[in-house]
This record gives sequence, structure tokens and C-alpha cells, in this order.
Amino acid sequence: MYQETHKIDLVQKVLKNWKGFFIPYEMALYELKSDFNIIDLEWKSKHGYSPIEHMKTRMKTIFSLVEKIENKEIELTQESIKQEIRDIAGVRIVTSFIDDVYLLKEHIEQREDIRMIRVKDYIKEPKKSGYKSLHLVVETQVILSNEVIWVPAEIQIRTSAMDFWASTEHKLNYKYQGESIPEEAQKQLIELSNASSLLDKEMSKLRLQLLSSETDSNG
Ligand code: 0O2
Repeated sequence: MYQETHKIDLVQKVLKNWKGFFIPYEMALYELKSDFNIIDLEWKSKHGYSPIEHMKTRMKTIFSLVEKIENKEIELTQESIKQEIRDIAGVRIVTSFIDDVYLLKEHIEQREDIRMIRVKDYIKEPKKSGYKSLHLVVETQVILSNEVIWVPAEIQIRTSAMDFWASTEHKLNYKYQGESIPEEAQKQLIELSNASSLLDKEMSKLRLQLLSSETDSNG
């Protein structure tokens, strides 16, 4: 009870005094959204195909931010939050195929207006829950009227199968808020996560087959 009241106090404090603090993060989301929309359009027009199936941006909610500050025992100052919390601005990109996840990562690494800060590959090493996704902590360039700033953001890239799994698991977790999901359901979720990997593998195989038959028929 004390914890909840304490969190609500912190949320109110941030809401009241910190409005300007979040502006650069919103700007970063505008930048990243436009970068990836341009890439999507370019790839579609050049190759008739884009690795981006769909994309979403989100600002971390104040409640989620305060929870993270508490869990990580971070001081409630703007300076320490700037240093320690890198996912206030978030972009999620969903691809059809697993190869496209890494194609996008390579693309991001080559851009001069985005700096790669950290890579967490939960596809190669899924979380205990079965969660799979590629998480990139980046800094994106934002050009202001008098200066250029670099703002941190988290880009999550995953296939449709991984995304379907993650959003379903998230809904279940929400349903069991405060308690953990029953053990049997946790096992089922891990099996379903494995099934989603199989689906991704088979889809990639099918894609390769189709691509090679296209090359054969073109001579
Ligand atoms: P929100 O605000 O609701 O989006 P770090 O940032 O590395 O210091 P953190 O936050 O633990 O520490 O990083 P992690 O685990 O790499 O990424 C957290 C985010 O990944 C979560 O956001 C989810 O979007 C996603 N995620 C991680 N694990 C799971 C999981 O088991 N299931 C699902 N469905 N999603 C997961 P938040 O924290 O919920 O913040």
C-alpha cells in the first residue's frame, strides 16, 4: 500500500515539474518515424518489397518510468534518468521474415544520424519467459534551430510471429497482474514461443525457395 502511494506521489511530481524534460524524446520519435518511413518507401520503390511490415512508436508512460526508477534504485533527478533510462522513446518495427530483422540492424549501424549504443539479442538468447526480439539502444540526431542534440531511444525489431507471441503474453500478464501466470500456462507459452521460431524458420525457407525459383526463371 505504502509503495503504491509512494509511486503515485512520484508520478505526480514528475507530471507537475518535468514537462520540458520529455520534449527531446518526442522529437527523437518524430525523427526515427520519418527515417523508417523513408526507408520503407525507398525499399518498396526500388525492390518492390520492404522489410518493414509495420511500425509503432511510443513514449514510456510516467507510471512505467517511475516503476523502472524504483526497481533500478535510480535517483529521481533528470540527470540520472537521462543517463540510466534509455527507453523513454521507443520504436517497434515488425518484419515478415527473420532475415529482415538483421537487415534493418545493419542498416541502422550504417547510418550517420543514428549511433548504436547497445544491442540485446533476445532472438539468439530468448528471455526465460520465451520472449524474443532484437533490442537496440541508439542515440538519434535531432537538429534544433541552434544546436544538434543526440537523444537516446530503444528500437525493438521482431517478426510478426514474435510480435504476436509478445502481445498475447503481455495481455495474459496484465490479466494476472500482481501474481505470476500459472506454471502450466508458462510452459505452454514457452512451447508456443518455440512454435513461433519454427514458423519463422519455415517462412524463411519458403522465401528462399521462391527467390531461387524466381532467379532460375529469369535465366
Ligand atoms: P514499457 O514502458 O511498458 O514499454 P534496460 O532498459 O535494459 O535497462 P529492461 O527495461 O528490463 O532494462 O530492458 P529489456 O528487458 O531489454 O526490455 C524491456 C521491454 O522489452 C519491455 O518494456 C517489453 O516491451 C519488452 N519485454 C521484455 N521482456 C518481455 C517479456 O517477457 N514479455 C513481453 N511481452 N515483453 C517483454 P517494459 O519494461 O514493459 O516497458
